[in-house]
Amino acid sequence: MAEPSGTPLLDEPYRILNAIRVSVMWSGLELPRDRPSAGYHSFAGHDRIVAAPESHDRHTAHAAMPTHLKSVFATLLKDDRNMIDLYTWTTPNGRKVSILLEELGVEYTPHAIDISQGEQFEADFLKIAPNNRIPAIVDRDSDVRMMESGAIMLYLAEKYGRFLPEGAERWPAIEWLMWQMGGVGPMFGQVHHFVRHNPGKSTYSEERYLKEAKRLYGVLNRRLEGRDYMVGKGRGEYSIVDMATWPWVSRYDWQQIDLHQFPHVRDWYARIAERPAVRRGYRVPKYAGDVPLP
Ligand SMILES: N[C@@H](CCC(=O)N[C@@H](CS)C(=O)NCC(=O)O)C(=O)O
Repeated sequence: MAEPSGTPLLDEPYRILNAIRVSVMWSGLELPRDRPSAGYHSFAGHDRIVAAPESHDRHTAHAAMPTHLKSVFATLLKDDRNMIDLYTWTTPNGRKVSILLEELGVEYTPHAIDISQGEQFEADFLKIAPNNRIPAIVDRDSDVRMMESGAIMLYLAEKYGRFLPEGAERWPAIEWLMWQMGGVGPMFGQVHHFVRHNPGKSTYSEERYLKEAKRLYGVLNRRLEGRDYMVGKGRGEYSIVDMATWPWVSRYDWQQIDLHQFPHVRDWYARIAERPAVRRGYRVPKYAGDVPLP
């Protein structure tokens, strides 16, 4: 097989990776016969290794790597084969994904789609996000193009084997992620639309969505009683569910919510707000104010 072009810097690590591949094969693990086909190849977590046999080119060795190792090497080598393009804006749905990417520590390039200027309707963006909404990603590593923040978060959590509880905790995590996607996001979004951006235009709508937002804060407060995080064993483990919900709660002020009336939400919110990756992700694609603190 022809040797693909690449920087000489990559040679040594790929020799090492090939050695890992050979060791994995010698260890007796069952390996697939062919290289994963083009497009998305699922890696469920650290315990599943996918390797491509009988070929020694760099790209095959790259495909053979456990995914978490791949991202470590990509970061070390600035290997743009692992680069993710993030199309986003300074809104809760956008920040969900930038926070996750910061937490994962993977290489990505943010692209600002200024939704106040109608950039979400431009033809090039629609090829990636046919629903003309941010966020969207292109994963150049796998050729995946994806819209919808919840789907993107599941994709990235699964690809890198992090931030999605496993076993019995997996479905409750997906359940609460859907609660965020179907409840918190759309309802808080309506509060922002009517109460923050169009006050006085529809008293009925303002009251309806403020009431609904308050109800959802009550649900979250009860869920967080005795827990540090929304899902996961024991007191919970920090996951994409927290990352999906937190940016919406960060607009508690717009939602006329006094977080002190929801003490479990307040403590959870403050705990997550302290995380450096959250602070960084909050500023993507540009600085638009500090993280609000109650
Ligand atoms: N369900 C979608 C909602 C995305 C969404 O509503 N994004 C907003 C910003 S937070 C947007 O792009 N709005 C542009 C518009 O309304 O035209 C997701 O979770 O990704």
